Amino acid sequence: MTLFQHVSQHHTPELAALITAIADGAVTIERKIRTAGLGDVLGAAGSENVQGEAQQKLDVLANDTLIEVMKALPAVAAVVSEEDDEPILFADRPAAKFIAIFDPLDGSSNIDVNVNVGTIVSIQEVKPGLTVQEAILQPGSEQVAALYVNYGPSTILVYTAGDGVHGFTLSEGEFLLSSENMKMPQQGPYYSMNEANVDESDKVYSDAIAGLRDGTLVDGKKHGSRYVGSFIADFHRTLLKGGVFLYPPTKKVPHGKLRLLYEANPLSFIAEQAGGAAINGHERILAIVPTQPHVRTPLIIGSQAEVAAIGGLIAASPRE
Ligand code: AFP
Repeated sequence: MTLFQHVSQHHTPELAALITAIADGAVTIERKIRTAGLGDVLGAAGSENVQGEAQQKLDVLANDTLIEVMKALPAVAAVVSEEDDEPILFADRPAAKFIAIFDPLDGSSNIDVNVNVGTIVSIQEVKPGLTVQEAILQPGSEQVAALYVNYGPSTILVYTAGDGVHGFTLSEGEFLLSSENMKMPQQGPYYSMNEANVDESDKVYSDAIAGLRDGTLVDGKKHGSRYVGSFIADFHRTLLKGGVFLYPPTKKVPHGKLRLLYEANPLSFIAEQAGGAAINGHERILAIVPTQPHVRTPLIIGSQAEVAAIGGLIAASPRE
């Protein structure tokens, strides 16, 4: 079954068209990534995004591709990109109801070394009574849909629109259903964190990692370590195998590194729909009301058992 058939069977024609259009954009991005070493698309673009991060040429290309695709859809009221300072509002479409919020190429600093990168998209709706600006800043619990594309050995698209999590594999330009109703294991074998940051974070995080390693934190289960440094790759493994991914606050990034709207919200929606959980240490990610589009958050996401155990440790620890 194709992605288009799947979304058309389960969702409104407008939402089906939107998800399919994003997938078409991902196919264009995928073609550039697959042959990146042969063209002039590797390396830095010489610019910085609003977060002060160096933009890669492929960041710019992926961003332009998704914006073009969204512009062509009359149902889209605005696009909000991690790469752009301000949301782009389509003011000439008062009846348009969707807002596409995206990180066009997550993990892009990994492109030059041929490691997985991804596209992440969150869809919000302009509900009656809300302005577009207000709709952009709704909590993640209000998302209509979320999806990511993992450009890895296979290119996999995973989406939820609130009725389970479904995976599709790219084959000859078409996303074909490969895993329906994906479930995250309730407990898993790995933790995933940039451990170089462990002394830069509150002690509770080093205690959590020590407890995962020696088996004292979750049911005597000793966890192994996996960290790609590309969130989509680390999340996709966590979805399939279980365990936990953490990016805590550090001295360098006291509010966390990952972005609430572009990264944490969509993947938390997918995690919860698959039976997993996601918190910022103190509260559910999907309950956080964003103050501005580029806001960051600490993130603990993965299997129920690991997320609950780390959340419990944080709740019991004195605030530093
Ligand atoms: P880039 O897009 O700049 O490569 O950042 C990737 C990312 O936001 C996310 O994909 C990773 O999980 C995280 O950063 C890795 O951060 P560290 O390099 O600090 O571990």
